[in-house]
Amino acid sequence: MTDTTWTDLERPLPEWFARAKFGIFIHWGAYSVPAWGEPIGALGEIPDDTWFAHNPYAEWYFNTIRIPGSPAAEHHRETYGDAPYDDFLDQWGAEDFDPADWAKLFARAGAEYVVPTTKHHDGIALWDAPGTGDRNTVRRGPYRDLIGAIADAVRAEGLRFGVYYSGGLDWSVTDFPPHTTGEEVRSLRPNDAAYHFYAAAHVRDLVERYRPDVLWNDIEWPDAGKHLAPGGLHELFADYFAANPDGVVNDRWGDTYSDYATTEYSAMSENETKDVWENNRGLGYSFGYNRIESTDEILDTMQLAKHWVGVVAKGGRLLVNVGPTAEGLIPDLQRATLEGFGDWKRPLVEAAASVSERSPQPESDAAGWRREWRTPTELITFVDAPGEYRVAGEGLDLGRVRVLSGDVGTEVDGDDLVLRVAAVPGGPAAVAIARG
Ligand code: FUL
Repeated sequence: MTDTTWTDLERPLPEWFARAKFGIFIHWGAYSVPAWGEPIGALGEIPDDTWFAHNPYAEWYFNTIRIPGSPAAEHHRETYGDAPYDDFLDQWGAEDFDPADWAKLFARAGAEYVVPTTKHHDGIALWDAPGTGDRNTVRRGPYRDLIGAIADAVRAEGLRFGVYYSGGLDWSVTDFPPHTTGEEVRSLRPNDAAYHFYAAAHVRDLVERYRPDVLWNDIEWPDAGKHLAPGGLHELFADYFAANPDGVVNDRWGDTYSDYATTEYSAMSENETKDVWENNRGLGYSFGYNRIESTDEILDTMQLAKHWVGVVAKGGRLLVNVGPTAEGLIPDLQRATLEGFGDWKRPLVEAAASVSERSPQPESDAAGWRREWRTPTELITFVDAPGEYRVAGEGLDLGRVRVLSGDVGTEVDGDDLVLRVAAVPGGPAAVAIARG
């Protein structure tokens, strides 16, 4: 018998992660060559029986083209003559990849941490991962350790670095039929001990080489490794926390241990009531670059700003995704949104870092969109359109007001503060009022 339990891994949340409210996810892979998915809508809003055959996630291309009769299968036949998926690894040149330029953009966007995919469901590693043979970017395609390059560049900008790893799905290790339902994703995962050791060796290698501050696993961990005995996931976590006391792990390892919960678009939103959580989504409906997406799908600066404000108001943080092209460029639409967002967000960074609780919201009233944040010292109120608004002064010191964003005049009227908002450049207007 052993005294080991999952809860013995618990420790206070690292300070940097408690303060971090905005991160950048990067999905970059062989799937960025075809860069194709049907932009049918957001995860959480589309029923399963439509989702998989019309998958808007371009990084699922390898699966979607294997679903008979899917528009992606037809697109693949017409455009690439049904060529094997791995041809895309050789065509992935990354010739314009400039990690310092990416990192500067992420810093300007106000990101506190950056999490690239190191191995997505297609099983191709973005570093020289043990046991992957030539199915990695060092041996083929870009001929480069992309993870090391991104880690160094983002750290040079003072940002934290984490890694995404698909422990659950790996379409290269076993030959199974394409996933066409969520249930099949759960039940047709590789779960054997050999795959557990293969994946665990990858995660250990990532920790050793890059000492990431986040281990962001996806679609659970192989069942054979989800145990407390030596050689299992408990030991992997314990060794990781010993190697990096600042490290955090997300909640997608199955019923084991996590430092924080995740939600994806509007899916899994029940997790938004937990103490520590992170929402992730693409700037459009895909994570991997989707060449079909336009301004119809891709958030503009105001939309991203409102989404982020709403997430932070509920006590969460946002990991928003960038999907670079196969050449290594961040598409203009994504870049423009991030730049505008970062410029708008700058005066709010300190306040956001100190939000540590879920605020009761004035949201979705007849007057339109409004949100509030609470820090230990201030209430911050947000509105997204010009007009006149009232904030009830109870519990506040209306003599100590700071306009953080927008063209806003303020005036005390009885027990209320009146906001006269003339313009909301970039993102919502924000006014901070001292808690009294
Ligand atoms: C999902 C994956 O299936 C998506 O492709 C993406 O990586 C997202 C962050 O997690 O579960």
